[in-house]
This record gives sequence, C-alpha cells and structure tokens, in this order.
Amino acid sequence: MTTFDVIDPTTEERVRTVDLASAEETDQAIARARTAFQTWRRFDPADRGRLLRRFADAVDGAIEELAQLEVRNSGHTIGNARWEAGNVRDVLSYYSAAPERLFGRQIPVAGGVDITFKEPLGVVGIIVPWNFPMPIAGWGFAPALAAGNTVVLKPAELTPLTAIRLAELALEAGLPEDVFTVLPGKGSVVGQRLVTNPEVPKICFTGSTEVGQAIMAEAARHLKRVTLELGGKSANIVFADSDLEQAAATAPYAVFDNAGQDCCARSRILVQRSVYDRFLSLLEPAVTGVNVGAPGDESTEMGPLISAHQRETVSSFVEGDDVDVAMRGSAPEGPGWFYPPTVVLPRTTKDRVWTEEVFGPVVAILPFEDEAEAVTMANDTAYGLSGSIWTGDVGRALRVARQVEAGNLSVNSHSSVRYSTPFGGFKASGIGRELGPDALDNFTEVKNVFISTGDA
Ligand code: TAP
Repeated sequence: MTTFDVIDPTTEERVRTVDLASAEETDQAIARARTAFQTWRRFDPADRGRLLRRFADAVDGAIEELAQLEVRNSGHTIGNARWEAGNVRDVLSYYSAAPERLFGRQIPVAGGVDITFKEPLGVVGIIVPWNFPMPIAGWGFAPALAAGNTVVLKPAELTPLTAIRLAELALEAGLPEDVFTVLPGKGSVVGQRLVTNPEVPKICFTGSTEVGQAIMAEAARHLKRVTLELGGKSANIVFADSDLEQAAATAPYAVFDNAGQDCCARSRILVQRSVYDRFLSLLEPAVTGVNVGAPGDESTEMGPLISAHQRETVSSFVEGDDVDVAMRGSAPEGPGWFYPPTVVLPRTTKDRVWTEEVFGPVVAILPFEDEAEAVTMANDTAYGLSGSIWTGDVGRALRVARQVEAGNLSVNSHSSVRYSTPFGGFKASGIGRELGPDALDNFTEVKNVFISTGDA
C-alpha cells in the first residue's frame, strides 16, 4: 500500500498518513459506483433531494471540525475555512432542490407529443486541486449527485483530509454506499485512471492548464464530456473616476486572499495613469497592513503557501535583478511556507510576472491611458476567468464588462463566486460552467422522445 504524509504548511509537521489508492482500486471503485448509479438514478426525486438536504445538515453540524481540519491541512485562515465548509453546505442545499426541478420541455410537433428529459450521465470523475479542497469538491459533487449521477472524487494528494471527512458525512446522512466515493491518490494514478476508464463518461477537473489540456486530449479519445476550471491572470481595472480609496483598500484582498492561491486572483492591477501615483500611495498601507501569520488565529488575514515547492515557484517570479518590487508586507520567520504580500512593477507587458499565473501573494501593476487601452491590456492574456472594474460611471462599467473576455466580472467589488450564479472561464481558463442553474446542464444529457398519437 502506498501512503502519503499530509503535512501542516504552518508547522511543517505531519498531520496524518493517508493510504493512496492504486489504479486497480480506482477501477473497483468505478465499478461499484456504476452499480450504485442504477439505483440512485431511479430514486424518487423528492427522496434524492431529501438526502442531499440531510447531507447539507450533516456538513452544517461539522463546520467547525471541517474548518479546523482545513487550517491544519491547507493553512487556510480559520475565517476562510469556515466560509469554505459553509459553502459546501450551501451548495448542497441549493442543488437539493434540483432533483424535483430537472424539467424537460414539451415541443409542439405533428402527429404526437414530443418531450425532452435531462438524463444523468453515469459515474462522474471529479479531480480536485489543493487550493480550495472543500468548495471545489462541492461544486462538482453536489450538482452531479442532484442530477442522478454517482461520483468518484480524487482530492489533491496534498489536501485530502476534508474530502475524506465529507464522504463520511454523506454516509452518516444516509446516502447509499458507493453513490459518493472519495479516493485519495496520485494524479498520475487515480486521476489518470478516472480519465482513461471507459465507465466514466464525464470528468470535472480543476487545476493547471497543462494538466487540463492533457485530460481533454485523453478524454477526446473516449469522447468523454469534460468541465475544465483552469488558471487565471485576472485584471483589476481602476479608472480615475472610481472611489480610489475603496479600490486601493480592497485590491490586496482580491489577490492575497488564500495567499494568492486562487484562480480568480486579480493579479494584474491596471490603473488609469492620471491617478496612478495616488493609487500606489494609497495601496502601500493596505499591503503592509495585511496580517500574515498563523492561520488558526482569528485575526490572521493570510496564512502560508501550501508547500515548499509552491513557495519556490512563487519566489521565482520576484527574486532577480530584472524585477522591481514596489512594496512588500511581512511574513513570519521560522517554520511554515510563508511568503510576504508583494507588489511588483513590471517593465513590460511581456514580463513573466505580468503574463503567467503566479498562484501566490504577488501582484503586478501597470498604468493605462484610456478605456480602450484598459480593455486591450486586460484582454492581452491567454486566460479569461475573472476580473474587476472600478468606476463611478455605470455606462462605462457595463461597456467594459461586456468587452473584457472573462467569465466572471465584478463592478466596484471583487466578488467572483456565488453558489447561485454561474462560474467558469473563457479562453485558456476553462470549458463549461459550475454553480448556479447552468451546472446541471454539465451533468446531464438531453434526451428527446416522440410519442405518436396515431393521427399524423
Ligand atoms: P495540477 O497538477 O493541475 O493538479 C490538480 C489536480 O489534478 C490534482 O488533484 C492532481 O493530483 C491532479 N492531476 C495531476 N496530474 C494528473 C493527470 N495526469 N491526470 C489526472 N489528474 C491529474 O496542479 P498543481 O501541480 O497542483 O499546481 C500547479 C499550478 O496549477 C499552480 O501553481 C497553479 O498555477 C495552477 N492551479 C490552478 C488551480 C485552479 S483553481 N485553476 C488549482 C490548482 C493549481 P495530485 O494531487 O496527485 O497532483
């Protein structure tokens, strides 16, 4: 049996040793989920909804336990971790209404009645990254289960603990065995097998663009459905007519939250040139004021990075003679993979820190002249996940929002994610939508049935 030592990124100490599944065990779990699908899909829709509500209640009762587990496994601040566990509860509760509302259509035709059904797909494979272990798992399994699929979920090797607990809570809530299976394991073993096993018709993947591309290529060989939630390099566009104090005070949290390990991080700040200097001076206290420390402390705003490897990756964007650091916050010394909030002034729009996803607490700032240049610069990226627009002009807010090539935009706010609204990327940021009413379409196939009335 292969095992993995889960390490606390704050103390660098072992939290638990987890057994990793093999390719054969993955096949066996898929086969069991396939059998369970035959009954789960036929459940009375009201009962399926009731069980998902009980699962939501079980998560609600375990919020503090799950949150503390995430603090230790992932170094998330306790405030964030409580929100993340609460998000799983809310997503389950939102989709618990879906089984009774998976409406088809009745389409007028000659000679009979034509109706459509939204049929479940079968066993859905969900591959989760380490940056938001709980919410990203929930965004996959809640709508998938609600639509009548069964799920085999692979958490990231680094962060399996909350997913393991969620699977236990599902059983405690009364979900039948093998409807929702969590299988800790390596991406190259369990993840790969989920993608290649022909009994899994759908893969829901969140992670790096490279692995997402490889999964899509392999999925194409089997014509598997995919939802891909990949990286981002989102723009925070600040116009001169905005509430500059508010824009500067909130910008750090739009990129340093979760230590910048967030695909929605607004890691490029674009500021209109006429207010550029003033914005920088307002930004400085906001950056140095970010409280970085032990994630279990209630007042901490930013914890450590997930791993020593991730810290090396992040620092590779900043260390070097050709990088101009404008300002820097603080980070604790000693154990823990901390990295200080850092603001960089790129020399050109070709600099790596301006073009590549850092996935750490590093933000780059550049000025723009006018609205047209702001849009051009915002769109000058392979990615298209999210972004923010700060302006006092509602017409401009809508004009720019319509032109920025990204799936999730916010005006005078940095909000990206609500369980009741769709979330997903344009361009290299992904394919498909999670959350809101749209997610169910990604876990069902439309079936058309014509019934002759014999009078054609
Ligand atoms: P990935 O390698 O993409 O890992 C994401 C998930 O995919 C993990 O569960 C991983 O398993 C699994 N996986 C890896 N190789 C696979 C394969 N060949 N087949 C199937 N599944 C596979 O991301 P990472 O290496 O952890 O992070 C690298 C960079 O990706 C980050 O620095 C960041 O830029 C980006 N990233 C983006 C996101 C989002 S939300 N878009 C999330 C995480 C990372 P293991 O846990 O075993 O590796």
